[in-house]
Amino acid sequence: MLSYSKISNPLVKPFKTSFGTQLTRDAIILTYQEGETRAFAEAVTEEAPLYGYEDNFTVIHMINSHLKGIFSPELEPYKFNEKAAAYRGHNMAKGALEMLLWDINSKREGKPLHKFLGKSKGYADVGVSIGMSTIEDELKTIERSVKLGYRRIKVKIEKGFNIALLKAIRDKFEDIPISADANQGFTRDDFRLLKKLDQFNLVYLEQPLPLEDINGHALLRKEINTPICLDESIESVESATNAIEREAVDVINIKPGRVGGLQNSLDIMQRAKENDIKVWIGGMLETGIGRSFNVSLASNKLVNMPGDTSPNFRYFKKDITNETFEMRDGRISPYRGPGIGVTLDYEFFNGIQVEGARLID
Ligand code: OSB
Ligand code: MG
Repeated sequence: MLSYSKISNPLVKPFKTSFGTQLTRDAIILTYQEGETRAFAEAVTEEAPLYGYEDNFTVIHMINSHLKGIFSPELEPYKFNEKAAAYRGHNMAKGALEMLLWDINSKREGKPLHKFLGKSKGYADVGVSIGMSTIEDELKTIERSVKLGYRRIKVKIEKGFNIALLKAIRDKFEDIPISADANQGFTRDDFRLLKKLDQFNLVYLEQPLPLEDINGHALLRKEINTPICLDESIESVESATNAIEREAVDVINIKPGRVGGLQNSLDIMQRAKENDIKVWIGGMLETGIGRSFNVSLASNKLVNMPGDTSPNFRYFKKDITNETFEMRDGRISPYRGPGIGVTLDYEFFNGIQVEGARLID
């Protein structure tokens, strides 16, 4: 039986980016149940298409109207991808089902997902992504984050909120690894402004231009010294290849939910390695379900930069999983049990469910 639930869990603090402010995590959770086996997955979409074109409604529509017809728990993830390729786009919907298959397959084999995915380091290096706030408040958050051991601090920037913020941060924290994520908030007319970011010695500048503008990122990359990281632009293995061939990218933020799942993520990681492009695993404020997939992938040996896979407490007072991730020395370990290794706290989960239905009997 395959079902979906939509839950709404308040964030401990509003998360502000150049495209909007999130107050809650409104997540689509897929549940597969057969006999003793229970498997889960989470779509990375939100209520509105602000980050990418998909949203919670299109994910449910794609699965219910199209993808469930090709889904079978017997499929290996790559086989599902072959079938799903008939439908254009919608990689966040496909990714949710593909990840569900990874959980089902690894549970069937009795192996933890991080080992099922290939060579695992057994831990993920962790960075933190800090939403926009006042400069004063962000400095306090950064100070706390450095003390907690995060291995990279990422701040959100937009037009009119970048130079003063980064200057204040660098004045106080001279050498910590800092990156800046613009979430597509700039255009090709802003190259002179973006050039000013070079003085802050950022690890990278993430997604400065609209996601469609791969060429724009290639042009910007020639104008500035700060490495360019792509997030939203990389929607698939093909768009990753495109960006690499056009020399538009130094670093790729891989979110498995955005690129159609874990197999595509692994393929992108392999391609990146062959081209000396660095990779890290991003996040979308996931619940403990999506987080477990991200942490498992981030533990892979092909991942070579700290990702946005913070411990659950940074996002929620209480999460929907019984197990939570703890960070030690800036690292988080994946769970040892079969599959994603985390289970749902059904009482809490049911209490914050806002909608749900059975998709396949
Ligand atoms: O661009 O990486 C992003 C959150 C929501 C949407 C887009 C992004 C983010 C984050 C948060 O930066 C990452 C996380 O901690 O989950
Ligand atoms: Mg980003």
